[in-house]
Amino acid sequence: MSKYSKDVVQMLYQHQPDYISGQFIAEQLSISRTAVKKVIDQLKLEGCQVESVNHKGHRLIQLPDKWYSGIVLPMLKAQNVFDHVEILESINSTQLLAKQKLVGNTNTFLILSDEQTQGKGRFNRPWSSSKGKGLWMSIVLRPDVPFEMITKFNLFMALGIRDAIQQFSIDPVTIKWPNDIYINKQKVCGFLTEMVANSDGIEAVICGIGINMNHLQEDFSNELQQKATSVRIHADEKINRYYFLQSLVSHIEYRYKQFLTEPFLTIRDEYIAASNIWNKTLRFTENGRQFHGEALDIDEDGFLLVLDEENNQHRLISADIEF
Ligand code: BTX
Repeated sequence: MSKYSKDVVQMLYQHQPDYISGQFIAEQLSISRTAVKKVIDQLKLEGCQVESVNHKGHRLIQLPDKWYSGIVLPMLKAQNVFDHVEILESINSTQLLAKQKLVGNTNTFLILSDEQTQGKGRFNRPWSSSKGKGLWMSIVLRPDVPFEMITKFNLFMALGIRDAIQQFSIDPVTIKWPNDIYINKQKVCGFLTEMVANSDGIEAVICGIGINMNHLQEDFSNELQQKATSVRIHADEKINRYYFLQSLVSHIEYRYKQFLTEPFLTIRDEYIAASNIWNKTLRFTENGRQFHGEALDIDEDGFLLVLDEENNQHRLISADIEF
């Protein structure tokens, strides 16, 4: 890839739907028009649909299903949440990489990848992260708070992620406490929060977010056919990955600021209203123990209150819930 392709993509994207002349691009980058043509030919080979017309210039019609740093970096720089952003074509897991990269520095950052070859859910379960279809990312933040606050962080993130998906979905988007986002009865997103802490408090939180963005139902494996859905399936058209990312990051930023300054009580009603676990019998798995019961409430600390079939009350900080 030419070192100028990032800048050329950025210019084409910003001028959409207008033409931009080769001369203008050449002047901006201080390169020759022939060099510009070479970069654009290369972008076309990569799958960018660019219309090139004599005396008018070049016009971006459509980008392939991949992240271009030339678009993501300026967009997220303006939002100013992360010290840096890393974009990859493929990685085993953005979460694993984030955990390696947070050591020995105090940076906040975001890692985004077109695909993950070994995406992980909770308890090391596999997270299917096929190329070009989803939004697979990990963010590292550095809240100066005691480590007990990690649960609260997860609750605020859930609302942020839900709200972002809701902006694009025609159908209601709900939270399945504590780590999943659903549309109707299918999972559209899984996320998890991990932390590095010492006796003084949290050094870093690492939040891994997997969102099925542009999958069609047939894109899911047999195992996920019934369980999974995507934002695209519940929208009128293909999701513009950049608008989606921008919305997600702003919702996360908003909820992160709220998390730092307000108690869970502030969002409790909103969280309860967005949750899909009420008025049904659920199967809970907590520390290897299974029971059936009904979720009653979420208390002011974010714990789930459950009444089991033998009328025992449980106060859960985390658990696996099955409908
Ligand atoms: P979880 O353990 O709650 O969910 C994992 C379960 O969800 C799997 O056992 C499977 O049944 C189902 N599943 C797997 N892939 C998908 C999918 N694409 N859509 C719907 N259901 C699926 C939830 O874990 C947390 C997932 C976090 C994933 C992100 S992606 C970026 C970051 N990197 C990484 O390796 N993990 C996180």
